[in-house]
Amino acid sequence: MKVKQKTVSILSVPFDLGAGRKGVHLSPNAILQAGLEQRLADAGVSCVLEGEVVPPSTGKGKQNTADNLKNLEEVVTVNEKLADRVEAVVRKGQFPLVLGGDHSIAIGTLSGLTRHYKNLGVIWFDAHSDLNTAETSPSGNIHGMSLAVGLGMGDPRLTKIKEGGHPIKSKHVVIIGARSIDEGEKAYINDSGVTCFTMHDIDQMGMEEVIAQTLDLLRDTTDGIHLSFDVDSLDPLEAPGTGTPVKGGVSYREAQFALRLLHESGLITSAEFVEVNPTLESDNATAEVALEFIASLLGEQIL
Ligand code: EXY
Ligand code: MN
Ligand code: MN
Ligand code: MN
Repeated sequence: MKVKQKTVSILSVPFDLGAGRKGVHLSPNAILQAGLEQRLADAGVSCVLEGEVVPPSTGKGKQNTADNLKNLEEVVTVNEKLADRVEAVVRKGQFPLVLGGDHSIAIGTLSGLTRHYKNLGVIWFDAHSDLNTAETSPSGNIHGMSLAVGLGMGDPRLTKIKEGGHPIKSKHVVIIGARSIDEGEKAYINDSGVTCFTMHDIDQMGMEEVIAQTLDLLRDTTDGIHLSFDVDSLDPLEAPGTGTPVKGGVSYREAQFALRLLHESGLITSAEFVEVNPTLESDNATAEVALEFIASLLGEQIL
């Protein structure tokens, strides 16, 4: 079912406490100041600024808790707020475009979306699989656990945010670009129905085939498809401004080609772009990469 072009509603989530490094809270403004709204308008995409999901004040500065869930309270608070905001955008019949912020905000996005979508598909573009729980995480950073929470796994203080929505089925989740997967995550991926196209798969199959197989998996089995795009899926040479870079990533051209193919499918019903960290580079290059990719996903044409 082709999704007719909806008004894009941009939600900014300047939150970085799910990550190990500070700085990604600057990303929404960096992308907007790089000219996102004008680019979308020039591409004929109707968009509105839905505003900011204000993160909790981080007065506590509490780092790791005994249960290996850093800044748990702040992560829960911001994601409860984000879930309500995303749900409201969907209810208005608009396209939620969430600007992170670290990838822990996917907990809120997925929670809000699944209050509407009964069989949500998820395309997770990432160097990582973000399938850790407090038991398996090597860092305690919740941005490495967000897809696990979206699938209903992990600490109940996190999974309760998702409870108000329909479950996401592992067979409706496709990870693309993974090349740094922890042991606990590997076990889950091998035992579950999650599809994971690693960088080796992309090299072997080519991005066009990866996207074709992804859409074949999701086209007739889901009632919406969410794209969760972590800029660290890109090779660090193409997107250096990110906090957990991993060599040997997706090229700029492969990623943009994938996003154009997703646009052409007409099947993507929401998106988020996360993990741009402007403090890690002297210019705004990675925020500008995210802007280009958002424009490609939403239909900007070359000719
Ligand atoms: N797998 C590692 C961890 O769980 O700590 C690294 C996770 C990085 C997460 C970034 C958002 O993709
Ligand atoms: Mn991620
Ligand atoms: Mn990542
Ligand atoms: Mn088009």
